[in-house]
Amino acid sequence: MDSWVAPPIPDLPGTGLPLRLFDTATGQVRPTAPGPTARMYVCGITPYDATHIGHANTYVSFDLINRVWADAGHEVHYVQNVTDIDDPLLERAVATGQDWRAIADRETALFREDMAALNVLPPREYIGAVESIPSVAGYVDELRERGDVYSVDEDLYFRVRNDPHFGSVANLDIETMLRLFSERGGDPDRPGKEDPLDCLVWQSARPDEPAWDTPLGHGRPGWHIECAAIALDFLGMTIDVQGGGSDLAFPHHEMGASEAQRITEEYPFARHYVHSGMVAWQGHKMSKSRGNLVFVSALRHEGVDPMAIRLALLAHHYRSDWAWTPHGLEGAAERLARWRAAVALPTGPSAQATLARVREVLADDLRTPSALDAIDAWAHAALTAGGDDPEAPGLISHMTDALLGVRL
Ligand code: 5CA
Ligand code: ZN
Repeated sequence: MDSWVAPPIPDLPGTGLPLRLFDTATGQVRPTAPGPTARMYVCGITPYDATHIGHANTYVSFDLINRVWADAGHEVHYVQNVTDIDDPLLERAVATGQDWRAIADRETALFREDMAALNVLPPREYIGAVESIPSVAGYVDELRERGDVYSVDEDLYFRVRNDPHFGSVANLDIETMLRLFSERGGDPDRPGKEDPLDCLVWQSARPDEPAWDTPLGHGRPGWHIECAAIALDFLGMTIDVQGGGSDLAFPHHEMGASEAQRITEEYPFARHYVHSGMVAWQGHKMSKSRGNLVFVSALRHEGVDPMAIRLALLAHHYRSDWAWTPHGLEGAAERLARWRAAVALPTGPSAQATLARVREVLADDLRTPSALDAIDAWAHAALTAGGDDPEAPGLISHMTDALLGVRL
């Protein structure tokens, strides 16, 4: 699949600090320790509806990781998927009388536009589930040969307990695992399963549903194995960051890690499991299934500057859950205008200490609210007391673009 066009990243003097990130598996903020090339897989959208603010928050969060690593001198190999075949997409197609492929193509195109508008760096590989079906089938076959897969009717299930590390991503008790599995696409009560938590890796063709011919038969992949397969194909084992919103920690990232660990007989799948918080609207988590959505494209069409949207997101730490408000967006637009006015001045107060402070707080688990405070302080000083450094406005403007993705 085509990714979107990479925006330029301004050069900054010096280098950034090594990035420390909260890891869900260990429950701690730990240093990331990538080699020269940092490897990151972030779960992409299921394209049955347009990009909402919750999605934008997630992809902007991981974009910061990309930018902070690049500033610290790493190449970043970033891979993202598109779940372009799954139950919600087929349900939407039936409900609207449209072809599922047309919905997926249209919403994926809109997502690319929204990401480019929000100045999100594109993944090097942007991979659809449909184009990955031969690869997924190959991995399921390997699992089957090793005794990690069994059939229920014509469908294939992964024996999660064959991975001795199963449970170590989200660290949940069994009741919570069962509840979340059932809420998030799993089928704990299906008769014939050996363990209620075993997850579907291959679903045989159902009447009136799309299906593909593979050595496993006529059908389509389960959800978790799709991401495990794409990550293994393009990044290999033991990636630096597996990422997504916090609703993906269990079961999606737990199952995907166990599948990859059984396929490769290596551990761990990822050094960090990183999860961004959930954005709510009208009292509930913004979700396509509930329909309480604020679309990025709708705001853009109303004339909202995408950089104001981005700043409204960055005002919250990426791990916190928060509620979208029009007031928050107004505050972000005002901040953007202040910053723009300050960098438009011919001179300003020295910006070196601000750059150092922004690098410091971003490297410490992406503390964006503190980064915005530091830039606010510089802008306030520039607009009130002024300064005589002719380099400073340009440096601030390059920094907010390179590190925060906010183009002034
Ligand atoms: N295609 C799968 C991942 S393989 C999927 O979860 N797609 S999604 O379209 O439902 O979500 C895409 C990303 O947005 C996920 O990382 C999800 O955690 C995140 N997300 C969804 N809703 C919200 C929300 N309200 N706030 C923050 N992030 C959200
Ligand atoms: Zn995924």
